[in-house]
Amino acid sequence: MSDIIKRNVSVLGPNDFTGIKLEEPADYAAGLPAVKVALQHAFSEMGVLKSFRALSHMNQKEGFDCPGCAWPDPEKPSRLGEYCENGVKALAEEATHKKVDKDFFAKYSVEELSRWSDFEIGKSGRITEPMVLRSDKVNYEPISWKEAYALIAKELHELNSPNEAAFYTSGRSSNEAAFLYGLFVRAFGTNNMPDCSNMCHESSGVALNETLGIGKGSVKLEDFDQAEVVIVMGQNPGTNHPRMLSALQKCKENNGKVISVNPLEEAGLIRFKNPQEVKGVLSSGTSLTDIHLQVKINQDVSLLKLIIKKLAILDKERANVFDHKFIERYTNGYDNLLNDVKNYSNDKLLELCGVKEELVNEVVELIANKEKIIICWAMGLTQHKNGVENIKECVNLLLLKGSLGKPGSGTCPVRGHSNVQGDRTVGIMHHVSPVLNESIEKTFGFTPPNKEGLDTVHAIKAMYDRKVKVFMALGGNFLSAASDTLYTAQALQNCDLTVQVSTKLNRTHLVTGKTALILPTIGRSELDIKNGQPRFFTVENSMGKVHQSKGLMKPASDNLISEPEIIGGIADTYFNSDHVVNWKELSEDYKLIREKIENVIKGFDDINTRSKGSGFYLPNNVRDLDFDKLPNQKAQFSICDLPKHEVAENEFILMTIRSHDQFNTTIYGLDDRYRGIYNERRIVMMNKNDMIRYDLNALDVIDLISNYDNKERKAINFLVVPYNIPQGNLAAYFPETNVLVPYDHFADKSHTPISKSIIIQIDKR
Ligand SMILES: Nc1nc2c(c(=O)[nH]1)N[C@H]1C(S)=C(S)[C@@H](COP(=O)(O)OP(=O)(O)OC[C@H]3O[C@@H](n4cnc5c(=O)[nH]c(N)nc54)[C@H](O)[C@@H]3O)O[C@H]1N2
Ligand SMILES: Nc1nc2c(c(=O)[nH]1)N[C@H]1C(S)=C(S)[C@@H](COP(=O)(O)OP(=O)(O)OC[C@H]3O[C@@H](n4cnc5c(=O)[nH]c(N)nc54)[C@H](O)[C@@H]3O)O[C@H]1N2
Ligand code: SF4
Ligand SMILES: [Mo]
Repeated sequence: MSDIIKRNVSVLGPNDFTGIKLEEPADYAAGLPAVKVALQHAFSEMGVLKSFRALSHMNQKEGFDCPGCAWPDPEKPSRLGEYCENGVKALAEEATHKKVDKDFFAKYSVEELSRWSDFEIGKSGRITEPMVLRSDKVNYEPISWKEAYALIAKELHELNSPNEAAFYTSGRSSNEAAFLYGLFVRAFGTNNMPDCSNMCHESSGVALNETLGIGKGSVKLEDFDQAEVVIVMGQNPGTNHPRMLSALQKCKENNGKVISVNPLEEAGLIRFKNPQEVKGVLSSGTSLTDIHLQVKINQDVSLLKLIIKKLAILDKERANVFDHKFIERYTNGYDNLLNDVKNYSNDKLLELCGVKEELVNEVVELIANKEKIIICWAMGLTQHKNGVENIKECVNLLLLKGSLGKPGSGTCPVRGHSNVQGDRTVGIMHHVSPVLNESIEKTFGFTPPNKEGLDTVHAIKAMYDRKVKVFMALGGNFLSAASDTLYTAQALQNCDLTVQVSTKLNRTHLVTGKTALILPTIGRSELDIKNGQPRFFTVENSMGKVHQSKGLMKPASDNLISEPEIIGGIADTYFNSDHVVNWKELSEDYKLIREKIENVIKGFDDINTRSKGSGFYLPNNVRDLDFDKLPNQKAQFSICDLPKHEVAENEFILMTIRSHDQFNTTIYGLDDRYRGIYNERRIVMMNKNDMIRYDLNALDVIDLISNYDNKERKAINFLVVPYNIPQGNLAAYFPETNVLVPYDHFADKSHTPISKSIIIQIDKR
C-alpha cells in the first residue's frame, strides 16, 4: 500500500482531572439511590417512554436478555422488573437516542476524537452506517456493506497464510453469531481466535477443567436458597453482578452465612436494600457478610491453605469435618494435599495473608460442620500469575467438604459479559478441539485447521511483530481492554487492516491499522427483522442455562445489519459464493444456525423448542458427580504453591478494578458511589499508613510506574485517596492503568494478564 500517513492519534486520551469529591464509603448497596441513578441514566439516554417500554421487556421470558453481566434470571422473573441499576445503565448505553453518523465522522477526525476521554467517546452515541478509514485519511468515510465485505475479502486473500489474521470476540455476541464466526474462521483456515475471556475467566476454565472436568461452574441459582455458607472471593457483586445480592439475601433469609474475602470491604457485600421489595427500600435492608476476611492482594492461596490446615486438625478431633466418604469415592490426591499443607507454618501463612487469626478461626468453626458450601469468585482470583492455582485451591476446599454435586453447594465462577460463556461453548477458542473439528467436518464437509491458534496476549505480540496483519473484532474494545496499552496500540497500528463489528464508538476505532472498518450492528434490545418476521437468538448465562432473547426497540438506524448476517456477508464474499457452506442462507436463518449448533455441539438437542420460555441447562458432569474424563475417573486435588512476588521496600502491589460507573471500557459516568469517590477516575486508593510513610496527603498527585524486565511503564496523574486497603496494596481503575500491565506477564497456563497484581512504584509530582 502506498500513501500511508502516520496518524497523530492519542493512544491514552486526556489525563487531566475532572473535579473529585470524596465522601465516606457507603455501607449498603442498591436501595433508593440505585433506583434514582438508574432512572436518570435511562431517561437522559432514551427518554421516559422508551425507557419504561424497554425495561418492561428486559430479562422477561418473551423479552431480551440484559446486555450487562451474565447473572441468571430467576425461574419466575418479577413482573415489576427483573434488573438492577447497572443493567439499566447497560441498556441505556445501547438504546441511547444519540447517533454517530457520517456527518459526525466528517466533522471529527480520528486524531481529534482520540483526544476525547473514553467517557466522551462512549457518550457520542450509536454508529449508524458502515464506515471506512482509508490509509491516506484521518477521517472515516461511509462505505457500502458490499464494498466493505469486498475490502475484507481482498485483504484476507492477499495474506500469505490464514494464520496472518486474528479474529477477536467480546462476550456480548449471541450463540448464533459466535457459532457462525467460529465456523467462518475455521473455514478460512486458522484458529487465531483471541477472546475477551482470555483476559477474564480463562484461569477458571483451565483450573476447573483440570480438577473437575468442565470449565464452567456447577451451581444453579436455586442452590443459593439452600446453601449453608456462601464464600465470595475476589468479586464485587454490588457493582458487577448486582442481582446476585438478591440470591445472597435469600441465602441469609434461610439462615445461610456469607463470608467475603477481599482486600476491600465492598459496600455491596455489607448490606443490601432490595429495590424490588418495599421493605428493602424502607428498612435498613439485609446484612449480607457475616465474616469479612481482608486478605492482602493475591494471598488467597495462603489464606485457603491456612483454613484447610486448621480444618485438617479439627477433622482428627471431630466427625464430619471432611466428607471422607465423598473423598474416597470421588477424589484423587487427598493424602498429598494433607501432607503438603503441613509444610507451611501457621505464622507464615497468617503473615502472608494479613488476616487476623481470630477471624480465620471463626471461618474454620463456621464451615467445619457444614456441607452445603458455595464458593463464588471473579477477577480478584483469575487475573494473577497464579490465577489457575487460586481457583484450584478453592476446588480443594470444596472437595474436602464434599460440597459438589449436591443442592446448595458447588463452584460459582461469576461470568462477566452476558454471553461470554455461550460464545465459548459454541466454539470460540484458540485451542484445537479434535471432537469439535470432527463434528464440524461431519456436519459441514470441510476440514478445520488443527494448528493451535493465538490467544489475546499472543495475538498482540504477533501483530506487533507483523506476523498477523489483519485483525477483526466481533464486539469489544481491544485496545483499551488489553494489557500494555502503548504496546497494543503499536500492534494494532502495525496491521494492514483492522475491522470492528460494533454498536458504539470506542478507542479501538481510533487507534487502528492502516485501513480500518467499522461495521455497525443491531443491539440486543432492538428488533431484528428479516422478511417481515422478527428473529430471536439464544444466550447462555453464568450457570449454563441457554435461553432466547428477542429485542423490541426500533434499531438505531435502517442501515444496521445483524452480527450473523455481517459474518455471513464476509464469508460469502470471501468464498465468492462457492463453498460447501451456504453462508448467506445460514446467516439469514437463525433457526438453521441453531440446528447446526445442535448437530455440532453436545447438549443442544432440540434447541429451537427448548430455548423458549426459561430455557434449558446444558450438560454438567459435576452436577452428576461424573468425573470419567479425569485421571482415575476422579476429581483432582491440587498441590498449589504460594504466590511469589518480589516486592521491594519501595514497591506496592496494584489491583486494577472497575468503578461502579463503568462496564469494562465503557464509562457510564464518573462516580464510584459505593466507594464514596465522585466525579473522578484518575485516583489510587491507598492505606493511611502508607500515605504517612510516603509523606502523602489526601488528593496529592502521584505517577504510577511499573518496571518489568527493565522496561519502565508509566501511568501519570493520579490522586491519592485514603482508603481501607491493606498496607502495601493499591487499587486503581482500569482501563486507565492498563498501560502498566506488561503484555508478556500473564497467568501460567491460562495466559490471563496480571491485572490484579502489578508491582509498581509511586512518584510524587
Ligand atoms: N456494572 C458492571 N458490571 C460488570 C462489569 C463492569 O465493568 N461493570 N464487567 C463484567 C465483566 S466482563 C466481569 S469479568 C465481571 C467482573 O467482576 P469483578 O471481578 O467483581 O470485577 P473487578 O472490579 O475486577 O473486581 C474484582 C474484585 O476483586 C477484589 N480483588 C482484587 N484482587 C484480589 C485478590 O488478590 N484477592 C481477593 N480475594 N480479591 C481481590 C477487588 O477488591 C474487587 O472487589 O463483571 C461483569 N459485570
Ligand atoms: N487492567 C484490567 N484490564 C482488564 C480487566 C481488568 O479487570 N483490569 N478486565 C478484563 C475483562 S474481565 C474483560 S471481559 C475485558 C473486556 O474486553 P472487551 O469485551 O473487549 O471490552 P468491552 O469494554 O466490554 O467492549 C465494549 C465495546 O463493545 C461494543 N459492543 C457493545 N455491545 C455490542 C454488541 O451487542 N455487539 C457488538 N458487536 N459490539 C458491541 C461496543 O462498541 C463497546 O464499545 O477487559 C479486560 N481488561
Ligand atoms: S445483574 Fe447483570 S444481568 Fe442482571 S440486570 Fe444487573 S447487569 Fe443485567
Ligand atoms: Mo470479563
